[in-house]
Amino acid sequence: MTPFTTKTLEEALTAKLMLNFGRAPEEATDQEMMKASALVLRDVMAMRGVETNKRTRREHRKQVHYLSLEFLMGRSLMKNAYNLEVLPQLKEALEHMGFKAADIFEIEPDAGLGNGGLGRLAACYLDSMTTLDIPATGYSICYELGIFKQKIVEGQQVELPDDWKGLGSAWLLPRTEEAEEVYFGGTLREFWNDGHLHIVNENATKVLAVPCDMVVAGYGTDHVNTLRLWDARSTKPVDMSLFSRGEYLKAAEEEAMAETIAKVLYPEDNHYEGKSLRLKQQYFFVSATVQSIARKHLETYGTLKNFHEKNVIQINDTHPALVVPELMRIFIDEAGMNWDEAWEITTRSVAYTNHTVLAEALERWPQNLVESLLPRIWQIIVEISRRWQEKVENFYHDPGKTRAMAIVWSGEVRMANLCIAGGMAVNGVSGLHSDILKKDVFRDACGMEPWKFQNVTNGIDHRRWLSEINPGLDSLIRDLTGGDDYLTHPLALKKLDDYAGDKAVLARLAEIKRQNKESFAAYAKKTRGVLLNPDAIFDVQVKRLHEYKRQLLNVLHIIALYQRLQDDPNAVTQPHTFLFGAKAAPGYAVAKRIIRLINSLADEIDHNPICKDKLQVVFLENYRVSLAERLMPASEVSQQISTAGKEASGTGNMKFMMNGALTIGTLDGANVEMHGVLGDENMFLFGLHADEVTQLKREGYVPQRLYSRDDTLRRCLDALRGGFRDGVAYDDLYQRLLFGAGGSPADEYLLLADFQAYCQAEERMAATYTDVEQWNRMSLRNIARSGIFAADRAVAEYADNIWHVPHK
Ligand code: 26Q
Repeated sequence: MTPFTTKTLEEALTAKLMLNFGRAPEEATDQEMMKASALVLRDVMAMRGVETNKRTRREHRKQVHYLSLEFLMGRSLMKNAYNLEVLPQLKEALEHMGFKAADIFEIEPDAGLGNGGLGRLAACYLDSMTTLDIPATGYSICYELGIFKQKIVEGQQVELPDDWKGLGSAWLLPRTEEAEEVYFGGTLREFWNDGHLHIVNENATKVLAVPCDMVVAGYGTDHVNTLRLWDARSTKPVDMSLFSRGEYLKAAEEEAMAETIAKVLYPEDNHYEGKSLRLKQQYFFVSATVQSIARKHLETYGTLKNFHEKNVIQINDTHPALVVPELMRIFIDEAGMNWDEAWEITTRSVAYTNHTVLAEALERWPQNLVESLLPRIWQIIVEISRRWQEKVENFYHDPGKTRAMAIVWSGEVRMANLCIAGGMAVNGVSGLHSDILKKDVFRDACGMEPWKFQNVTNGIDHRRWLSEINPGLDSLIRDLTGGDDYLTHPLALKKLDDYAGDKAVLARLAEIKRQNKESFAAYAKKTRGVLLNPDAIFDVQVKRLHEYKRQLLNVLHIIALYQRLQDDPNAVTQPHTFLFGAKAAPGYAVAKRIIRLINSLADEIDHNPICKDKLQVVFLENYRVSLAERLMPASEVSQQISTAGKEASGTGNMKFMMNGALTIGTLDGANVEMHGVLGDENMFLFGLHADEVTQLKREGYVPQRLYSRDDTLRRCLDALRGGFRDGVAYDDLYQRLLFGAGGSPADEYLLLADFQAYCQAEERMAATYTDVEQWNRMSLRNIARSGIFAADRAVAEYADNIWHVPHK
């Protein structure tokens, strides 16, 4: 049921402006109008939330708790209006009240509470869980500063703080009455009472966790769910009178801790940093969450003995791994259960999703840190570890396997093994990735408990990533599929395949892409002052900057094209624009060098008249959700070129596909499944397969051989040494590729091995582009077959195979 007509919405907005800001509509600023719009929608969702919660409790429904240190929500105004089916009414009301609707949407800051894929996945899944009527809550930290804002100054990345809460907080409902206390440090005192051993934590530093709830609406349902973001506060204000009682320092410590814990999101993606503040963040949010879930469960059921029947806790990578010992602590210390009973309930409640096989991303916390910061949790981990080790020894009788599967080993706590031991399910995020987990990374654990290991290939919110951001394509789909059924049944996109031979449809598809390219070009000109040629191929690589994602391979190919153009200015007839967008972790020096290289090359090409209307490179500053929303509809080529075996799934690849871009990619992550539905003929595959990568590394990979054998490659690499017209030399990158540096082997990610195949794939792509009809047919087929990459499908699989909860 639609909650508003244009008229009633206008009335509600007017009332909000007056009540909250003391303004009549004609006096209100865009900022005030944005907030008023948010508050009006929030009210509707909050009311529905009351109903949803009542129903969940009344019907004793099983709940899903999705724990993630990251929720990369992006903007919410258009999304919530869309899901509430009032987007047209909102636009009309805003315009009628004298505002530009587009400006109001544009003013909203991104809620950038995440780094990249893992965080955005959590946001897409929250949408689908809600749309599928699953009682679910997301939990994270209410970071004061989200992912940093990126500026490019003289070709280099500069990080600025992302102070998003000014306007972004319009969506947040603080719930001080549901605050929880989290304990750090202190000492343990054990005593016997009533025949039970009791453990109390004395002199702990307490931090108050206050929920700031963000209500989320589903599409085509009145069901709403909550994203609970924990804010850290000190339990009491620093009180000078405490000084005399010797508690002054404790109070000051608590205040300092409270101020820092929720301060900032760690900006490392796919990389573990053993910082104590990060561990504090993890425990803070885990402990508050588990206490909150247990408290509500007790209120409804009066016991925790049926906890696993009514709750499932899904953990997004190992970052929330401390749920395992925290649940044990609550079951044993607070509910008085014995170890076996507590363990039974815990291991039937928790499920773990792995998102990476990169060794440097696997979390291993120093035991000393865990012991001093979380003394009781440490005791529990030691006991979990001891019992698990005993089980492994009895099963395998193999010291090698005991070592590999250990939870506490040589002074470290291995979080992945803790999650495997303490949960009922472990899943990877694409077929290939899950196979690598089973056969390689977690081989021994899988040998002992094979039933735990599953796959759920990732998916994206197709309502946001197609329908909402690409209205032209959305209306074509409605016309061809006979309505909006695809919004809730994404496999209905398949009907588009019937039009592969329909020239009029293909022409319309081309026209939509053209329009989207022009809009993006206009936006780039207005906001960045860059001129994009809409006649050029829009060839895009946007994702975090990481060596394994091989942005540098893309660069090497562009250098080759550039050199070819210099040899023969007629070598390129089809204009080609390469767009990059990527943030580098602030401490990741090589990644920052690659950003600088892209900018040096862009500048070089920009200043060479030979390249005019032929070749262009643009680095798009501050890539983020809202920029992706503009870019995806305008993209024609999607670069998914990671070293096979390294990208767990990728989700950008799915967003491009759904918007009709064609993929140049390796058989990595979900590209494998894309290839499964598209075949060789509808994408441009190249490069070594995952098993060939392993094989080549085992045999001993010598990139210098390729360098001496391949003239084109050698010339590209040599160009790095001297650099370009800005005088910055990239000999360091050259050295890394040929000889290795700083402990990493020469060309760790096999760029040189795949270079030739990559260039050939680019040539196949460019040749296909000149066959306009063929290109559009391939584009249509990509859209038609993208339905399996909808998050609705992925969430339904979690619900059926892991959570065992019913859904729409
Ligand atoms: C860990 C410890 C300390 C500090 C930071 C971290 C940390 C933070 C973020 C470790 C990893 C991440 C993020 C990982 C990530 O985004 N992985 C991506 O997950 C996507 C969703 O499943 C996949 O599609 C991508 O392939 C995968 O790279």
